[in-house]
Amino acid sequence: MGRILFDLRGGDPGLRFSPYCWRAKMALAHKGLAFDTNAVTFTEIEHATDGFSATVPVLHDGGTRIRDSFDIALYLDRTYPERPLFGDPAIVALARFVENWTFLSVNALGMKMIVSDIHAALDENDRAYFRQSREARLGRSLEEAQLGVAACRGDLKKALEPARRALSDSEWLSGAEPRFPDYILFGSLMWIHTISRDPLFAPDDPVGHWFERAARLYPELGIAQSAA
Ligand SMILES: N[C@@H](CCC(=O)N[C@@H](CS)C(=O)NCC(=O)O)C(=O)O
Repeated sequence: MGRILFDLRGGDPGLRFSPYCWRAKMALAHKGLAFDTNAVTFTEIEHATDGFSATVPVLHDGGTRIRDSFDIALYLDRTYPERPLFGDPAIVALARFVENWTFLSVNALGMKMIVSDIHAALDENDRAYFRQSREARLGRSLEEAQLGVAACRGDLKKALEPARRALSDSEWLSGAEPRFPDYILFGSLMWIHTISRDPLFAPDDPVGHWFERAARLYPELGIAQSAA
């Protein structure tokens, strides 16, 4: 039956910006598991997954279906224990902390940086849905909500200070080897990077160096040339 990851795409079928899908793709590549990608637009998700999920990523692994990037990572560790993404229940709990921290700090800032640019990059059929759902969530128009990458770069630098300090002690957020906590933060930064292409980091920022290291980990994902 094979292994298929349902990914999100923009108007350009090659534009893959979902932070959660990047987490899942990094997790699959970390395990060394080959997979095919089925890229859908926002408004195609429910139909493409036969009503199984309102969000992507969704993983079909043989006869098993899993939704949610964190649940996909847990499933992969249970099913393919080699090359752990967590390896220990304590790391699962810490990864939940990283997931929540990233959501509240980086993802919230990311919206201010790129939300209107995401809208412009979407397939035409997605634009009305995205505008309506995100404006309801943000309480303002996309154009008012987006301040831009340059205006928010200082805030992003500040928000990433915990990661910067952690990376002064070890090469990866997870220690000597990258694990799922690294992929959580990486996915969110890929989201901003893929849409904006403006530099996110000063050249001497250790978080930028970590981001480039992560981008080069799995050449099969085709990230390195676009993220470096
Ligand atoms: N907690 C979920 C969040 C997934 C999620 O929100 N995905 C977005 C794409 S980045 C989505 O599919 N949104 C559907 C929509 O807004 O209609 C995960 O980690 O997978």
